[in-house]
Amino acid sequence: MSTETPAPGKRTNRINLDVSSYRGSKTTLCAGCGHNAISERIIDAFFEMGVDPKRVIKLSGIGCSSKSPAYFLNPSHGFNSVHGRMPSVATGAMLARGDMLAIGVSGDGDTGAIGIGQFVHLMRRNLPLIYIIEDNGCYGLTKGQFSPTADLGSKAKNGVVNDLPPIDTCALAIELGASFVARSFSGDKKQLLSVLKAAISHRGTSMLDVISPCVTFNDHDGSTKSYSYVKDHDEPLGEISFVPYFEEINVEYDAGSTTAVKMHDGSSLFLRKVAEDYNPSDKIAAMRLLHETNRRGEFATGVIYIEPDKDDFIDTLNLVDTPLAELGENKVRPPKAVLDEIMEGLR
Ligand SMILES: Cc1ncc(C[n+]2csc(CCOP(=O)(O)OP(=O)(O)O)c2C)c(N)n1
Ligand code: SF4
Ligand SMILES: [Mg+2]
Repeated sequence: MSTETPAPGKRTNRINLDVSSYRGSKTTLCAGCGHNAISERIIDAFFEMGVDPKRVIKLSGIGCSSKSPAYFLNPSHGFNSVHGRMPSVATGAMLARGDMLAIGVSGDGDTGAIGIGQFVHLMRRNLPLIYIIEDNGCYGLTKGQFSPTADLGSKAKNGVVNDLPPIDTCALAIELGASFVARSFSGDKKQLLSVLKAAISHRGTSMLDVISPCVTFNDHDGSTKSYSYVKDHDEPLGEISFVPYFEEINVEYDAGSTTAVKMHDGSSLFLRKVAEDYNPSDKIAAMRLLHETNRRGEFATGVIYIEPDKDDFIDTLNLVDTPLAELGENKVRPPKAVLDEIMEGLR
């Protein structure tokens, strides 16, 4: 697909592309699957932020969710990896091409079960990556078995009751060091778009747990990840306005009830607080919010935790500015004399 010439009369963004440059192939997921709505918001967010799709790396594991990078950003680079192994592929890609923007899509099974070991280390490294969990509480692709995010006591379509407590991926990510952690709902267009736009501006790991009902295996009475359950138990952190740095800042907000967060690239994220004293940069308050809403059977949605100035993994490794993939062989291969010296030191 060409990203050069916008169709006549089409709305274009700041890099003169129309939205067709951000679309992907036709979805093969079930009609009404929450994952499709998330792909739509990803398309909108990258278009509205004016990100060059050729500078984006799309990554995924295995699952219905992990198929979805095929349905957005066709001109971008893509790698559909192995079940639960997307974090290591993303780490390699970003160490080689730290000048790109990476977005990874995973599932609650891909992340919370087979991939939990890789997820844990990804979060503590703060790799620059937007990591989305399309969270339906089940293994959609393999016919609806419970995943580790299924709530205790929730019922599968075949009547089986889940008897294990869930992993809260947001709490885990905050605890381990992710610098941007949010929860949203595939059916909340406005909030999900704002959260995605803010994540695009953040440098470091942006972990987004997006509740995304599986209409085929997990959208019945008894499921806590169904459309009706989430609509009734969603506690939004309030209205979020995201203002990219290249747009005129012109939002109306009540100074007394809004927190402004300066993003790494100079843009601003405004959170309208529900609780008087909620502060998304306070780690302990963020954990308390997750525990308190969980105790009431509710989901806190919005940006739950943010630490905009934390060193990312590329800073921590003190890599050279030139992407490693562009360094010539003479720079990456030490001469024989240096290797001999290293070998001598190992005697
Ligand atoms: C190594 C390996 N083990 C098991 C599977 C089978 N498998 C494929 S997808 C999947 C779970 C997918 O669940 P999730 O990540 O929640 O994605 P969803 O389909 O729900 O979007 C499993 C167990 C596999 N493909 N590879
Ligand atoms: S089985 Fe569920 S998760 Fe998979 S495409 Fe269908 S609705 Fe979506
Ligand atoms: Mg799933």
